[in-house]
Amino acid sequence: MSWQGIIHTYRQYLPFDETVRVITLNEGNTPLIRADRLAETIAPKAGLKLYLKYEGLNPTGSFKDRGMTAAITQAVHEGAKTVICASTGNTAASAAAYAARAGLRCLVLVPEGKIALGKLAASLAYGAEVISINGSFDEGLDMVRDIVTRQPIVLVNSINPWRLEGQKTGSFEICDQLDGRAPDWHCLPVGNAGNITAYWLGYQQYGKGLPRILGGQAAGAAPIVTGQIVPKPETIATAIRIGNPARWRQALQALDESGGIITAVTDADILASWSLLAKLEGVFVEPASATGLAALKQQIEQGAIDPVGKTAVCVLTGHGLKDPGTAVDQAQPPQTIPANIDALEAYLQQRV
Ligand code: AN7
Repeated sequence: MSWQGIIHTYRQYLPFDETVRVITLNEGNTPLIRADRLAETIAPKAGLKLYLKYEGLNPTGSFKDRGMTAAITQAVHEGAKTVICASTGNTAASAAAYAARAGLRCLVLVPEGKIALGKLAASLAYGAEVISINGSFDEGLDMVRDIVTRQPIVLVNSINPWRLEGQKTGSFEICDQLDGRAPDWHCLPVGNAGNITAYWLGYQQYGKGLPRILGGQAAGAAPIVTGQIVPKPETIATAIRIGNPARWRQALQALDESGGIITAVTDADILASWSLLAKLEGVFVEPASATGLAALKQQIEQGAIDPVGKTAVCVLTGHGLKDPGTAVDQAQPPQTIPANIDALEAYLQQRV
């Protein structure tokens, strides 16, 4: 039978009432792609079995859809008419899409000028009310937490426990795709820390083994690494430009219980891994998505992770088309030539 989304597929692991009307865009079932060229580059001759969980192939182009199908399904079940979130962009687009499908009003607060173009475009197209705030994601999150105590509006940030319920299905899929076994290392970017929390819940619940978790934060937005709130987070990876993660404590717990590591990587490291993904494996992601790989590469280089014979999964959280601006900025502009065969021959000569 064809795939009908994560709630339908993993219903027995999700605490929904029997009577819920499921709001789905058939999210999930994303590919787990073996990446041998990349493995050989970051760990030569180590026999590292490296896999990419390409979450950018979800219906709105990010991993957020797994949690959002659950949060919106439950919100509808509870009679909500309006939902709200603060967002660096992907949560906004996902909330907007599922709210549209459910016929709900959707408000999204985004940090002005700091949201990638594809995320803004999608949120607007889905008909969300996009409110730009003259402040950070963290300030926006404080605002939405406050408003839902005053108004009959449902919060769909990952503070909402249903977001984690849906999101944890990513772990189930990875185990299923690895023939019923968890990987040795599970690598991912960490921003507000919903995803790391949910994956750990998922692995524990599924009972197919437990990986060690490797979290990557951008050096300019690394509160969990430094143990300090970052009042003015900065990184090219705007998705994870977050200075005070809501699920900070749970992230530390996941790291502790899994024998994991959290580390900071520079924007240059993130862009280097972003480029390797696209150029060695044909997988185009938004910059934040490369942070898990950048962390793995760094930890192997530093000798903190022994790659020999290991299985590692890097979760690629968002599609490259989310942030076309950064991709264009990083590239040489295309060369223009006259529209004739001689010019093409001349081009080829020059490039020998
Ligand atoms: C591509 O959309 O916080 O640690 O508001 O978009 O669960 O926050 C996005 C986060 C990683 C970090 N990769 O996940 C938002 C938002 C991408 C992201 C993260 C985000 P969390």
